[in-house]
Amino acid sequence: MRLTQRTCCSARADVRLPGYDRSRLSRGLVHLGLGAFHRAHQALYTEAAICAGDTRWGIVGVSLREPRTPRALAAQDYLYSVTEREGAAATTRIVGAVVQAWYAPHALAEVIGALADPAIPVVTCTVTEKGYCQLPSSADLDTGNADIRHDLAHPDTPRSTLGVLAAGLRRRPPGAPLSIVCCDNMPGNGDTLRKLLAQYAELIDPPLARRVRDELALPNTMVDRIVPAATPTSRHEVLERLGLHDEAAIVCEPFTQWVIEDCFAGPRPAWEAGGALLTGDVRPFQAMKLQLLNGTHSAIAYAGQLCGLETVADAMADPLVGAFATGVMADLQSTVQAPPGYDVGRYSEALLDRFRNAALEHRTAQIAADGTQKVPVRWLPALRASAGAERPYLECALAAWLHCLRGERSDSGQTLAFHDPGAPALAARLRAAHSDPDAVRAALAHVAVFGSEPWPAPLAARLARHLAVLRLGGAAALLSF
Ligand code: CS2
Repeated sequence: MRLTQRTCCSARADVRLPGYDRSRLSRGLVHLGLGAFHRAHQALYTEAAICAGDTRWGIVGVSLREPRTPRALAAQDYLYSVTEREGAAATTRIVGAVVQAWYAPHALAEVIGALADPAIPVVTCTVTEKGYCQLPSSADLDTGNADIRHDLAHPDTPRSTLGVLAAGLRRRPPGAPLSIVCCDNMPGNGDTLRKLLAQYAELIDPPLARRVRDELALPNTMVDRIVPAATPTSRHEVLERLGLHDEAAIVCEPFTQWVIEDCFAGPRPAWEAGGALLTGDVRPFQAMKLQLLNGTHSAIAYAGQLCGLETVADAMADPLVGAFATGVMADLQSTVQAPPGYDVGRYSEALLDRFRNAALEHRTAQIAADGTQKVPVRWLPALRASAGAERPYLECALAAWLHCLRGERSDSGQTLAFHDPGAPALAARLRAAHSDPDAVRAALAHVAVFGSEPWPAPLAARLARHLAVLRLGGAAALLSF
């Protein structure tokens, strides 16, 4: 039996149901990017605000790229389940906060209408780093991006996140307050989105660019929860736990954190009800999380892929990769300033424990995707800050990524290839080089990823040595410190 409003009360007895009357919900929030992360993170904070009695915040979910989730949710009266797992412990709940789900290419007028609706004062987004069509090293608008070129030519029928947001804003009555809350893993994510949206708007409608700069609220946020993409095993597990078939089921870790800059243009859900921290300065939280969690995650992903380890937990259990992850975290720690009340050492220990959670099937291939967007945010700040001093583990991680991009093989002989639309130009440079030092020089000169400031020659020499070790001895040779 499928999960729906009618069937949800026949879920197993220990499953928590939405504790409020869903028919009283009104549309209060548009979310762009209806993936698992949003549904296991911001949607649950919104659910908590609704449970606390404020029924204004029904979520209008929009998927810009894939029709599967909106279709699955529509067939379930927009209900879905979230199962938190750690070791043998698991809890499952059904979430009721989503009241509409659209696939943007099939409902563009409705999406733009919702963004223009003055009764909706909040937009949140999780469209991944590449979803903002930015150049990774400078976070400026990539005017060569195919979707941006399309949207500049057809601003009323846009495809990109920026294009869709701008089309909604152009129709929004002037003076209707709007807060856009970016929840992607980028430093200064709200400020970056403001800059990108203003750069896009400048090219189609300069007065709109002024509104973006002066009137919109774009709080910076730090979001954290490990939410792997669903797998056949996780779906089966949920079926057992729920007693109902849920095509939008999520299995994730129990940990969750949301730190939000307290600067909204109008009303917002009381996300504090779900434990969100509203604060004046999010940057230290972002830097700590992006470098230590996401930075180490990416290193585990490439090292794990090179060693043929499928999940983060498998990689952590491997003596070489597990020790390597700890080393990378230590290299990254040296440039992290803890936010007030935090101890970087304890925070790092807790992260390593979260990575060891064997109840999650978090695939290394998933995290390895989009490296050209992630590496500049996660690793390069620490390498820049080291001013040429050796960061041995982090440098091996960078070499491992370049080795993968070069199309080399894993220790078990598999060709390594990850989804990353930004990678072909960098990969072509690496593959055209005639030696390891040449390959490193060509890669570091790829400004879109590595920036225009030159990198120290000793770093380049060390990377070339690591590439040679990898080619000749494989990952096991590189990671045996
Ligand atoms: C991961 C993140 O896929 C990735 O790149 O590093 O999705 C990570 O799981 C989350 O940011 C955790 O908060």
